[in-house]
This record gives sequence, structure tokens and C-alpha cells, in this order.
Amino acid sequence: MNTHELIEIEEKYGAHNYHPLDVVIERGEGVWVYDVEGNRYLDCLSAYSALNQGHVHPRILNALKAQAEKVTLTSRAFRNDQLPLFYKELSELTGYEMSLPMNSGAEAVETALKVARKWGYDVKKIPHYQAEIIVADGNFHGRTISIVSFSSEPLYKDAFGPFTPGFLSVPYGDAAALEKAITPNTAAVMIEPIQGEGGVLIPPAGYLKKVSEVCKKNNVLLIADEIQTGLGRTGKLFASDHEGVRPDMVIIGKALAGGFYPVSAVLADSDIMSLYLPGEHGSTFGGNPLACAVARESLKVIVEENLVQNSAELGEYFLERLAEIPSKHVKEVRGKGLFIGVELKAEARGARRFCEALQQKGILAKETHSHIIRFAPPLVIDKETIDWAIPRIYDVLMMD
Ligand code: IF1
Repeated sequence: MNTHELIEIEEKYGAHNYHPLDVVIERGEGVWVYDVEGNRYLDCLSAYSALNQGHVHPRILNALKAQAEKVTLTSRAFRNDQLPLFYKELSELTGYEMSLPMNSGAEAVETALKVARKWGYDVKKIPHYQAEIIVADGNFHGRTISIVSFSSEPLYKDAFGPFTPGFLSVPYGDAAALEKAITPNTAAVMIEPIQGEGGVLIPPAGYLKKVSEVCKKNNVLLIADEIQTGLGRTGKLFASDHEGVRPDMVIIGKALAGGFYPVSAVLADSDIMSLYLPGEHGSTFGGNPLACAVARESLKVIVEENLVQNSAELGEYFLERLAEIPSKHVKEVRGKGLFIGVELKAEARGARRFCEALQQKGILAKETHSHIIRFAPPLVIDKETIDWAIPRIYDVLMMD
């Protein structure tokens, strides 16, 4: 079937909760994807950083196949032989004593929020059901009712009340405002070290460090949502590492399973994670052997292929080349590692038309917030491919 036919079927039978570019992908390999017409594109979105290891990484594919032939799901009613090794390897890689596996990012966020509230009552002795959690304006942490309850984006939130209480949002990048919002009932602060959906928004240098100090001083847990920024995307294993910050909890997802499978996790030390008692939390699929086998190999690929270093080096190169393009439309080019945003001026009439023009040139990128183009290719990209992309991006950014 061709592009047009497939899109027609999708629009007829599927919910319209997305407005994708009209490209129908049927195959992917490394940094490249191929549509049903046989056109090739450089993937500069990486499924919102779920594909740090590139499409259909052969090692992860083999791990998936091998495990799928043995056992795929046990539920947590029984144990499986992959979960212990997943826990251990994740701990050795990240330095956190324990973890709790879930599936989607939103579920892992909920997991962190629940245990933060429990910590608030059991450890900090916040009065019953008075725990508050502080987040930042412009946040994106997922789509559940509790999470959209503290979104500042009307589109994500407004139609879906009543909302979950107990959350408070403060301006992003302003540690003083955050400190002012803390009360004796504050259990936790949850922050994205760089706001992805916010438009690759990098807070002022020292912000996260200051937030971490403020949290420590006030006996408040710091939760970093590294679902998008983690696992090498910004040129460090975690974006928090850029400021030497070790949050009390780190939430990961997306690239944890290299795009093969939804796997997320919350990392924390035992003093927090051990607060969860049998029956208090769980998921049918969380920690299943297929997920664990895929995630174990996905982590090994990040380490053994030096993807964190590659992200740092090629991210800097890509950013420099992009910043050289003398486009009248560009307001700012910013990024860390291979997490780059090109913010356009208001007069540019939106980023969507630039993304559509990039598609014509064989590059898939997605606008965020209508006026920012995000460039976040798989971390396996090489310099030659960036050199291939730059003149194409140049042509698009130089158009009228
Ligand atoms: C969509 C955005 C990106 C995330 C952070 C948690 C989650 C996400 C920091 C939830 C998910 C995704 C979801 C996807 C689009 C995308 C997105 F534009 F919507 F905000 F990446 F920038 N924390 N981000 O970025 O993880 O439950 O989806 O696994 O909702 O369309 P999830």
C-alpha cells in the first residue's frame, strides 16, 4: 500500500490525538529510516530520544530474539532469571543501590511520585495527606491524569479535570522561586534537567546544583526526570552529571530499551526505594524477562559503543555547524550533546513548514512549541552523516 492509502486508513480508524508528518515508515537501520515509497531519511528525532542506540540495533535485536524464544512474561507473581541481572547491571552503571522497573515513562514518574509521598509521611513525618510536590512551569512528565494535573500546557490539561491535588508549579530556571515555594509539607521537587518538550530549554548554569542544595537544606527529595535527557542524550550519562548533581531519584525510560520495547525505571538508594512494600505498587509487564533482556543489552550498547562520548563530541560539532548557518529565521541555536533546538523568530511563521521542507530533503525532524526545531539524531551518528545533513538543513533554513 502507498503512503496515501495508509494515511487514509489511519485517519479513518485511529484516534486523532496526533498530527504526524505525512511520511509512512516501514524500515529503519541505524540513523536511517525508509518510507513505503522507498525514500530514505535521516532520523533527527530518534522517537524523542528512545532510539539513542539507532534503529534496530543488531545486538539488541539478537537479545530480543533470543529471549523471545525462551520466556517473555512471568508477571511479578513469579521470579524470572533476567530481572536480577537487570537490577544489578543498572545499579553498577548508575551508582544507585536499587531500581523499580515499569513500562512507559509516565508510569515511572507516577512510581517516583508515589514513593516520594510515602517518604514524606513515613520519614519526614508530614501530616497525613498533606504532602506537596513542587514541579516547574513548562514541564512535561507524561499524560496520566495526575501528571497532567500539574502541566502548564492547556492542551495537555484543560479538558481532563478534576485534577490531582498536592502539586505546585514554579518558574523553571529560578532556584530562588523554588526555595520560596518550599513548606514543611514539601516532600519532593521534580525537575527535567533540560526541558525537552519545553523546547530544549537549558536552565541557567548552576540551576540544578542550586536546586539540589536547596532540597538538601530543606529535607526535600530531588527527583530528576531523565526520561528524555538520560542515557547519553546530552553528552553525559545523565544530564544531572553536567553539574555534578546526584538526585535522590532518577527516572529513566525511552532509550533504556533502545526503541524495541517500552521499559522505564526509577533509580534510588535503598533508604527510599525500600519504602515500597509488597502490594503497594506494581505492573503486569514491569520487569518482565523480555523487557529486562532488551534493556540489559541496550545499556551495554551505550557503554561499549561509547555513545555518551559520541553524543558529547558530535553534538558539539553539529551545534557549531548549525550555528554557522546565517539564516534570518533563526533566533537561537542551543543544545547539549546531541540534544539540540533551533528556535525560530516569530516572523518565521512557525517551524512546521521547515520540518516539511526538511522531509523533502531527506531529514525527519519535529517541531516543538510551534517555533522550535529539534535535532536529536541517534547517538550512533557519525561526522560524515552530519556533514551530509548540514547543507540540506542550510538550504531549508535559508528559504524565505
Ligand atoms: C507524546 C513531548 C517529548 C518526557 C519526559 C516523561 C515522559 C516524556 C521528560 C513520558 C515523554 C514524549 C511523549 C510523546 C512525545 C514526547 C515529548 F513533546 F510530548 F514532550 F519527548 F518531548 N518525561 N515524552 O519527555 O514518557 O509515558 O511517553 O513513555 O506524549 O506524544 P512516556
